[in-house]
Amino acid sequence: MSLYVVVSGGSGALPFTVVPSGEQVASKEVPERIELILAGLLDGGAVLAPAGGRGLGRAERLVAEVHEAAFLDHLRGGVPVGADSAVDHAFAAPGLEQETPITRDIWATALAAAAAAVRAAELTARQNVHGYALVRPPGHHAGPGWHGGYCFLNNTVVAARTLREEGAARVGILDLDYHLGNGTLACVAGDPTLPYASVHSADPVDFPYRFAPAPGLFGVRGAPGTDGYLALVKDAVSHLRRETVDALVVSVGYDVLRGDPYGSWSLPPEVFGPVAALVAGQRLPTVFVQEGGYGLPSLRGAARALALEVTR
Ligand code: Q9C
Ligand code: ZN
Repeated sequence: MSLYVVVSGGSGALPFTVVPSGEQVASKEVPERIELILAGLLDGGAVLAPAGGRGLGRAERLVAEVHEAAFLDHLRGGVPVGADSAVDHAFAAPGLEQETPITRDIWATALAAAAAAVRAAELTARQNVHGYALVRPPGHHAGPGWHGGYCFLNNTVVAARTLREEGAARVGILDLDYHLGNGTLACVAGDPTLPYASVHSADPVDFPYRFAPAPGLFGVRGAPGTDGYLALVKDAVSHLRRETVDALVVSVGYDVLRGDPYGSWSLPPEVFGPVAALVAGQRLPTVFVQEGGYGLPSLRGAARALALEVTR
């Protein structure tokens, strides 16, 4: 099946992060990530999506359904006059981190990412293709009223809600980022139409550090081998199938790969081939949404492996 890629990646989204000492360090969530992943997706047979859609209107309405008004006002307001960025404690992930700053153009950049997620979902629902929202900033650590982990608006939940509006009764969210999508979990809590499953590091040194076990959460201690990892992805997919979903949104994080500066696993880029085969084999409308993945040398190969299987 065709894979249509919708790209959005402002250059000023997250120029730095803040380490616990308060010092600012260069962010690894950089625009080059998008260029490398796009090159890989196109190598693998994906196509850039045609322009169109209803612009930002639908995205603005959906982010207002997912997130609290005070938080959105805060993002819209950006930073104080005279500053390029601000570390704000009021809207940081509760008890977790202070390292994701608000930057001057965060609202425009984050809303454009959400709009790309909407567009990828619209194409998937209407044109019998799979969609890939290749966006930054990522979204799965953004909760109803807070940002964190380089995420501001939850693009994945926005894509899932778009698919639901387009006619899917239940949309499964399969989160394959190295980190648990604590924001996504909070956004879909209590909503039986948006079941969530995740394979992620449960090492207590990894963001979001500690999370109670629950059905659908496949936390890994230590580095899984390729076969063990694929078995867990299969379990996560099976969990969603038992919830009788009729569409999927996949939060794609290449930070599961060896060499990732925020990950500790040793999976090869090619693992995204069998992962994508498993997902595409479900024969459900599927939207991929970009989350993390910061090991620049592995991004192109991983995206190529994914696209080759999806477009097979
Ligand atoms: N000192 C995503 O992958 N911080 N976010 C790591 C290391 C949080 C990454 C801190 C990493 C979150 C979307
Ligand atoms: Zn991640």
